Amino acid sequence: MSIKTVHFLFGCLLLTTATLKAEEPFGVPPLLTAGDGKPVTTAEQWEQTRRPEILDLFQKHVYGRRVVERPESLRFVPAGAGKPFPEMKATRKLIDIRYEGPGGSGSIRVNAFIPVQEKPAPAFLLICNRPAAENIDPERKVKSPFWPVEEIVGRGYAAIAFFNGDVAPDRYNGFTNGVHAIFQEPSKRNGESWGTLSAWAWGASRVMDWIETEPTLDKHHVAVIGHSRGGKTALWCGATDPRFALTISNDSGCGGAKLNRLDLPKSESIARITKTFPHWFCTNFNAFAGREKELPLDMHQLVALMAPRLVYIASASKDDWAGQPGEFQSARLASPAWALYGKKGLVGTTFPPPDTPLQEGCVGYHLRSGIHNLTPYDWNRYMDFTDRHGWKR
Ligand code: GTR
Repeated sequence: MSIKTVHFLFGCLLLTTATLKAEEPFGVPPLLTAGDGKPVTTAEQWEQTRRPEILDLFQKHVYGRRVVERPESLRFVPAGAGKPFPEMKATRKLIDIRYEGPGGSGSIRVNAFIPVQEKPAPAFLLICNRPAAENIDPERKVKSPFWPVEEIVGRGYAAIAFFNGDVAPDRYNGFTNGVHAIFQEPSKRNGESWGTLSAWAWGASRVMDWIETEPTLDKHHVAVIGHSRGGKTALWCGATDPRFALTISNDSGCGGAKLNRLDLPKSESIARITKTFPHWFCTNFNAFAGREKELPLDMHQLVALMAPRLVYIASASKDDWAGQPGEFQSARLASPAWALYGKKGLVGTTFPPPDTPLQEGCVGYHLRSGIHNLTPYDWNRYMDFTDRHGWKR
């Protein structure tokens, strides 16, 4: 389907939904009505009642509940001294985040390139879901456009990354290794037990634990970013860890920013994703295969969990599998949560043409021309957004 046709279909859909007054667009569950039916009109009600309810729904039905947050045993072990990279006016730090639990020990290797400057640097933390050696090379012999460190540092931001596989493997193995097995006997798991996306998000939070200790980094201005399965992870990380000031979902699709109720025939369904990647979610999610409309939640509610912080959702024009209009609609329908704080969510109500970013509010969106990927174009738009929000002031 061409982008033009998608635009047209959207026009029709919006018109139809506008005439069905009482209904939420696309039949999604309401954002600002609490479980007891009461309207949510203040930030206080949102924080005390509605936000916890929504978070709980996502734990129960989608990503699962964790058995551990920050372990007692967590420690940060520098892998050697900081190394200067004079050509980019940065210092590289390599840190091993180590921890132990009843089922063994784990370690996450953090690569951080920090601009040499007087003030602590704002930072982007990438959850890298691609092979580490080719994408997050700490020596910079391999310069992958997936993680354009030189450009990020050149714009005054620290570039930090870790490999998701350090936390838990990206394959179904009955949760017998990785962080799941370190903290829980696989036989004790149930339908609500955490899946692998939640484990990776946990890993990003442990990197944040280190960031908070690093005086050259500005812990109040840290973005968590991920692409595709990493984008789903970034959203869950931002939802569960309010220390991240910005959450970036790049082409996250089904199980990420894409609205489940929007039936886009070329995009991934719950049936498909839970079959291909049975380890990503909690097993309760499987029950909604082919029953999207019965989910007691939808992904605009996940995006809203970031309010009043910043969030940015991006799609690629040739990435029908991720359901681009569904990603856009989540950003749009999440926006009333920012209004509770007197802030603007997404500024822009119609699906934009490619390469015209919407960056005015606290919710950013762009549709990049091209295929499913995280590119320097995307990175630069994210940095435009943080520049605009005063991250370097
Ligand atoms: C695909 C999967 C998507 C997306 C993607 C990726 O195979 O169907 O949900 O996560 O992988 O991570 O690149």
